[in-house]
Amino acid sequence: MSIETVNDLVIRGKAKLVPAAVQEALDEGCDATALLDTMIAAMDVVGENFKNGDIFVPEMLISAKAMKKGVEVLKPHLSSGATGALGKVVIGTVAGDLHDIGKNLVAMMIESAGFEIIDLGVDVPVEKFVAAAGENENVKIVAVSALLTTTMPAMQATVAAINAAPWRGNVKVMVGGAPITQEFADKIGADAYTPDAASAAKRAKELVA
Ligand code: B1M
Repeated sequence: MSIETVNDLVIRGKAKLVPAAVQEALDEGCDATALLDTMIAAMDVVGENFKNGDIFVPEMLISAKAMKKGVEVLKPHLSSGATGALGKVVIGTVAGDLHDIGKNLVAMMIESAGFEIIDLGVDVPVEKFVAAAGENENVKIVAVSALLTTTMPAMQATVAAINAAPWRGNVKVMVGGAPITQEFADKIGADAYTPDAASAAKRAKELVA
């Protein structure tokens, strides 16, 4: 089973076929990171098709399901040594935003780097981020994801609320997601911006070193 087949099955939203295709590609010696990259590239195609009016929300959703199924198969190959020894990371997608594939990848890689993950899910209100970061022991990082330009203000509000919390000095704030830039991260007062899951895990370790 080729890497192109996996890419094609995700674009076509074939959730039932993707796990076996990914497993077969792995068995044939395909690199797990390359398989992840091809699924991310597939979602970019899906996004373009949506933007061009060739597909609609339901098709985007079934491709997302297909990718999630593929990531489940890849997970043991991408993450290792989850110890939680570096402390806790509170992670979530901001209020109004339902995109979670990127956030889940970031959580998986950060967990694998040695942190314990408190995953708040999607559409997370500002207060929930603040409560989770303030009330749990040993939280070292709050990681905030947004995928829509329309939810960037919710990210700004979330970071502002964290910045105003009395315990702010004890945590670092990381932000990311397709529309987010370093410039925006600086503007809203986040400690770090990273463009992808692998760099997020690397940066998380640096932030607590
Ligand atoms: Co939506 N959607 N979507 N969507 N969707 C995008 C984001 C879009 C770019 C598509 C397009 O038009 N080309 C567009 C946004 C345009 C914009 O804001 N400028 C869009 C739109 C418009 C919408 C709706 C408004 C559509 C509508 O209803 N009319 C709607 C909004 C719903 C809502 O959230 N309120 C909507 C809905 C959906 C679905 C629910 C159908 C589905 C999501 C399902 C799910 O996530 N469970 C969906 C999907 C699948 C997409 C695309 C096609 C794929 C997203 C994805 O999973 N990519 C997307 C197009 C695209 O991204 N190319 C699109 C793969 C994933 C691995 O990448 O999430 O970017 P990504 O994560 C990356 C990095 O961004 C980074 O790391 C990851 C890679 O390693 N990263 C971080 C992410 N978070 C990070 C945090 C960090 C650090 C890095 O630190 C804390």
